[in-house]
Amino acid sequence: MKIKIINPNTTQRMTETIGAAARAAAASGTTIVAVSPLMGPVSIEGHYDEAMSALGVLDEVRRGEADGCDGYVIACFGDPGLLASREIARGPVLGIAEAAMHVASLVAGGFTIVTTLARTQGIARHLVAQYGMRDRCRGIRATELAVLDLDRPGGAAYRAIREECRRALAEDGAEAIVLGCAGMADLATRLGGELGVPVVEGVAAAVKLVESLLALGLGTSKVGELAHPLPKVYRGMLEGFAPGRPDRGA
Ligand code: 2AL
Repeated sequence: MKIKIINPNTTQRMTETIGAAARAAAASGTTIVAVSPLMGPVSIEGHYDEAMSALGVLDEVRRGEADGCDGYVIACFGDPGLLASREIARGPVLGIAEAAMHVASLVAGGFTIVTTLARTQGIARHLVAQYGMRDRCRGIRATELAVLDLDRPGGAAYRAIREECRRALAEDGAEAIVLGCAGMADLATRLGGELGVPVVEGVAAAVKLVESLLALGLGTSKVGELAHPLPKVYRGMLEGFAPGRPDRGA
């Protein structure tokens, strides 16, 4: 099976980290293709970045359908463009926030999300509600690390994230940690070892869930809400995004 991992931001270095995490999680028969869109913000740290990045995500799903991809992972913790992507994909499409929260809820009574900038906490809060996770989410904590600071050498980002996780365990009653940014994908194993609780990172969680859904023979329902978008004219800059007939590509 071929799973396309879409990093919605355009920072290639981060796409490589995400791709490595996805390959480490994938089964031996799974091909992972990790990409960033050709257009969009270098990092996603708010609603505007997120809205803009959704177009690049949709473009990559559209290309993936033409390339025979079986499933998709949207590797940004805001899950930008998730439901729209499902409308144009035949196979499963998972967001990393959605995957991580569901997986954490299977192994712990409650979890805290540890994320980047405080301004992204609202995005996480909306998703917690959208995914029905209010009962399970014990906290959403910011480290005030910018996304592009996560891979700065020296380990300061790792230490800041670990300290925030420790506060979550001590003060929130969290029993697991959900990492709130795809740029943290390479930190989960070490953090889990040091903290002694499940640390869920959404890229690996989403890859395993997409593999499982495909193994079960399940794709995205094309009936009702997630049916292919209605063919129509799009004007101006978005002309090229107009949905065509599904049998001719999205
Ligand atoms: C993210 C993420 O996962 N990728 C990105 O660019 N921004 N989310 C976040 N909370 O910082």
